[in-house]
Amino acid sequence: MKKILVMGSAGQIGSELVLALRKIYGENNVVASDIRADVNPQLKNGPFEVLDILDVPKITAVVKKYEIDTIYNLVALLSAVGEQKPKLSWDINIGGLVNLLEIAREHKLSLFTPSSIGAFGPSTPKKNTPQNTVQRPNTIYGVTKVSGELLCDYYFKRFGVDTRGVRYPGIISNVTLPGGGTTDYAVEIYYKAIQDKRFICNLKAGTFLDMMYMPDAIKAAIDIMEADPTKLIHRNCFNVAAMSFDPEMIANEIKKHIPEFEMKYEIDEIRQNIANSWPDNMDDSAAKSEWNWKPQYNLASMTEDMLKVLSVKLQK
Ligand code: VAH
Repeated sequence: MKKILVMGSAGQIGSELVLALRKIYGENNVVASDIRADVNPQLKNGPFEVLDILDVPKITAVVKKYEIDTIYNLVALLSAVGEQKPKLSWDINIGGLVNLLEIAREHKLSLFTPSSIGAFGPSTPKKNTPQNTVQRPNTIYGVTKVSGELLCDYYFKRFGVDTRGVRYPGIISNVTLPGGGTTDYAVEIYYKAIQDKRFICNLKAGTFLDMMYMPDAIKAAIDIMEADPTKLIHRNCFNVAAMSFDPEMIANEIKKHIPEFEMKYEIDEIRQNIANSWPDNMDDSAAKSEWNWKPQYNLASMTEDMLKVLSVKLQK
């Protein structure tokens, strides 16, 4: 049975990935970890370690203690916050990744590190963005994601490290709020729709972005790590897509459930400039053909589930 370490377990993806992995591989075979000790108590239903991705000796000790054979790396400063802290973004997103690649090389581990639509830039084709295309991002987040893809490819080709990854769209979830992303509006809108029946959107109408519901994002992370490695051509950077929408579309979908919902706009220029540099929608045919990627949720089914779960969570 796999022995898995999840780095960044308290984050938006990590917090749900740990629970999903424990259901499949067993509670005691999935070690959750985060730089913070004050995490969701659910993460402590199985092994939990306080880990800083820059602390190589401590990570190595945890790998040995639990006989880890697979690491999921969900540690990253996201796009908008990265523009305020570019040096820290590089140190954590790349310095941390290099640490994990070296540990994976030395201890013969498999390593999942997600990339993102943020790995594309203004010169990338925006519609049906190809698997192989121009990648000249103009955010430090995007620079770290492109660099991460190349580093993971290098460690696979040069040292045989089993590195794998997907390019995630904006991810929408109802458990842990995202922190500092450009696509955060697509999560916040659901909370505000229930709490206030109104929302101030910080991206313009007509700003189309690839988005994905968390259950599909979790499935992608698990399925690629279970995939037949001999079939993986684009091993570290598979485009994975589920839906593409702009603020008007998600607002109209919410109105089908909350007719009195209203949305106004106050544009966040930093996030708008970042969103303008990203694709409208990606071509994910490589993931479909190489490891049978297939999303389950679209905007309608995600909205129905988000509002149902949040109505209970927010007691409305
Ligand atoms: C961000 N949610 O907005 C993240 C994600 C594709 C977007 O990487 O930075």
